[in-house]
Amino acid sequence: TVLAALADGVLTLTLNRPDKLNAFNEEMHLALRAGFQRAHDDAGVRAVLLTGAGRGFCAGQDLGDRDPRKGGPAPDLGHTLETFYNPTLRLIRSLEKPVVCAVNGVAAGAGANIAIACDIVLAGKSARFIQAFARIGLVPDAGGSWSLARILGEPRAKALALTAEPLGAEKAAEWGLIWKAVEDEALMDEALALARSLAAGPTLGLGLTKRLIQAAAVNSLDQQLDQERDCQREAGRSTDYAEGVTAFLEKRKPEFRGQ
Ligand code: LHQ
Repeated sequence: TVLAALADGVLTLTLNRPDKLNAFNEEMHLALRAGFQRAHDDAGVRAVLLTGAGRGFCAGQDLGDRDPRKGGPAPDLGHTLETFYNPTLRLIRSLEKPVVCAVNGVAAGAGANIAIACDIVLAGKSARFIQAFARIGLVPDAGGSWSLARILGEPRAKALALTAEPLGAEKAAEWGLIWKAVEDEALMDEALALARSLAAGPTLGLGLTKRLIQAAAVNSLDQQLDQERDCQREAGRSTDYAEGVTAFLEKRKPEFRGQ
């Protein structure tokens, strides 16, 4: 349900239930989480590229899995979030390596919010982001209520979440929800080139950069200045920093090793 391939330091994770627009069943949840866990554990992984197979990126939770017509007690969706979605969201945010997302088609519900949780999001121009939850009586999850409010501010976050109106890729880029909307045919080439160049970068410094930018959401300026000091101290001890400066002085391209 998730294809994983490591090449040139990039771990490409492809959601792979195309006939269901890559909606999440339990198996796909576990496979995606295992992919991000591998990215944490394997020093050979220096960037992750997340995308979807077929015409969609991800349609959120597989609604066929919880057919109310089948009867039985109401499902505990809080348990579903705690068991399946939240660990993956935490892994993406805590992974100190860049995560690029190539949104190749519709991203709905939790699928949209997992995309938004990634570090650099590219989308094909035909892709749409849909906060589909309101259509079925649910609330935004997979971090969406947090990220939409922070990134877009309340007016746009509320309108998207309350109406479930699709947001096109170009508008999403204009609003700063994603990095770029690109021609559909160019998406995978661009996303892969970006992921490769990040994977060839100073991984430790990039990881600390990700940590700092995320910390800004909760820190005061004083706390942030302290944290920058600590991270810069750590970055300054890395071999990649020495290589970066040496390469600059020698007027050549640096060869970073991710240490
Ligand atoms: C699907 C799905 C799908 C199953 C397309 N499930 N089959 C929820 C509950 C539990 C715990 C906590 O978290 C959550 C979080 C959530 O993610 S809630 C939101 C769940 N997602 C949705 O409500 C989106 C449902 N899908 C749609 O609205 C449409 O499919 C979109 C707008 C994504 C795409 O529309 P179209 O491009 O017109 O494609 P389609 O609707 O024809 O879908 C293609 C096939 O994929 C179709 O199957 P079929 O056998 O008829 O060809 C759909 O049934 C299937 N599919 N989404 N979530």
